[in-house]
Amino acid sequence: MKISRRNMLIGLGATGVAGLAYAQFGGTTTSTIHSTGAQALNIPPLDDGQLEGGVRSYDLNMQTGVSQFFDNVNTASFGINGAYLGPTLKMRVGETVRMNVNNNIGHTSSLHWHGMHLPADQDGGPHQTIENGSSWQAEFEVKQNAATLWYHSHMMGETAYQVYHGLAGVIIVEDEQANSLGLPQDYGIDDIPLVLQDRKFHPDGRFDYTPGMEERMMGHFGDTMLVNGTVNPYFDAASDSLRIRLLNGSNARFYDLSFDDGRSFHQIASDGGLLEQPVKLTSLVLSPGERAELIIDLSDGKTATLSSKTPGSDDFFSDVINILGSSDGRFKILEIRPNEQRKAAIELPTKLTTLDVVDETIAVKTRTFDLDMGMGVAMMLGNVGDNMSINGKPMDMKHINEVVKLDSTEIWHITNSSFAAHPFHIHDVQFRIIDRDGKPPSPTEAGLKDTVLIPEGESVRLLLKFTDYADPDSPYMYHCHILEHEDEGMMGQFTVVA
Ligand SMILES: [Cu+2]
Repeated sequence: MKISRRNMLIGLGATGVAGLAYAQFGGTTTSTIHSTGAQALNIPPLDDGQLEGGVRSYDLNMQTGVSQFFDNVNTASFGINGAYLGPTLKMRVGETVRMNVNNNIGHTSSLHWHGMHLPADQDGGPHQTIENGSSWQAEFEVKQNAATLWYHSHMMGETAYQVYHGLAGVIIVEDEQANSLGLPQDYGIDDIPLVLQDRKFHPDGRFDYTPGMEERMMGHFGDTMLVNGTVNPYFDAASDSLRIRLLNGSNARFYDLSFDDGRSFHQIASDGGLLEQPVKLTSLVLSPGERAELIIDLSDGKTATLSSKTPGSDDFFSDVINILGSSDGRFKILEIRPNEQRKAAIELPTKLTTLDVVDETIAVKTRTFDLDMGMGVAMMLGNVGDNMSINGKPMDMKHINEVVKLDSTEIWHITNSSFAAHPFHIHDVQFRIIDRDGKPPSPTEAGLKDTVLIPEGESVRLLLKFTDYADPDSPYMYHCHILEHEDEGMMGQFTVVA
């Protein structure tokens, strides 16, 4: 029996639509409990690592801390080399990097390099756990395009909790080709990361992360926007062309981003690096795990306010919005204030890079993956974990779901037969989108991707090539990047074998 969205809503009504509505859509920028005036945007410190014998090493200490997101309110948090989030790691293609990770958060954890092409046993997934009080070292060559990647906890069953409390950071991969384009690349000045995370707080300042059945099913949503850990942020821009590296680091929230004055901007990169040419847009949807690099033109000297709303696609969430007829989940993300002395605007190149032609005829195999949340109403009454699955199987650490041959090109056909949208993430590979329900991807999705939004009822075909690293004993993950769904079992494992 297929449960329609409307029946699903009636089911929710029985168990409290109001609670869900608040969790999902109660959002103005500032929490109803705490408040703060405008604050200068926090820019995570840039960490270039240290070159030792040709290897670039980073010391990363996962630690507990106390953050002040609001005036005079303390929030216990996790961070890497700091109280909340981690430094921005900068590295160059062709280098070997070494990550010296220490865990002192009081929980077993792991640190995953999201978007990196690397050996499976260096991936920092749920098999590379780090006990509290111990350390782990990862080493790999940076072997991909210049891109904005990220790192975060990937602890089995606890990823959502640990990322929510702050275990995440940005990675900037550079290469000569990208650096030669004249794009803004002065970190913190005309090139800034924006980590978007919605959060809920208790009256005493603690993070409110106690997901009940509904939140484990629908994802955990907050009423306060943190941008790089800053509430209500502004940024003083010292250039007419500002490059922002957006990361949706939220547990579950999708953002439909645009400027309040309707100004256009250019997207220059997706998850895995530069697009072939800049794409002019007035809005952009980003689902959890996805990144996008934008160039914002500030030459009019006017304040530019970036805001978000809940994507208005034909999905379950929109139905909830329509029925409740109230908030549309609007958040102010960032107020960009151009200052008086600004660097001149850049000449945006018409050609950014050249990517391989997407040729599905070279694929030697097609695999199908069906994302399933089980029967909604049954889940409301029963156990979510038995229902979140891919191809009917919830994640099992001891079970390898797929075995891929090294150097083969495959089509992965992902179908979403559940009643909500899911961002699907695959480790190790930067893939290309062949089509969505048979239609070619939009220009913003025509580049390299590692996370792809799959709306309810849609089916997406991906082209992937598995190169360089084979290991029959260490799997890579593929999963939904709504962290509550991942923790509840919407995840699987594949190995690459020679
Ligand atoms: Cu999901």
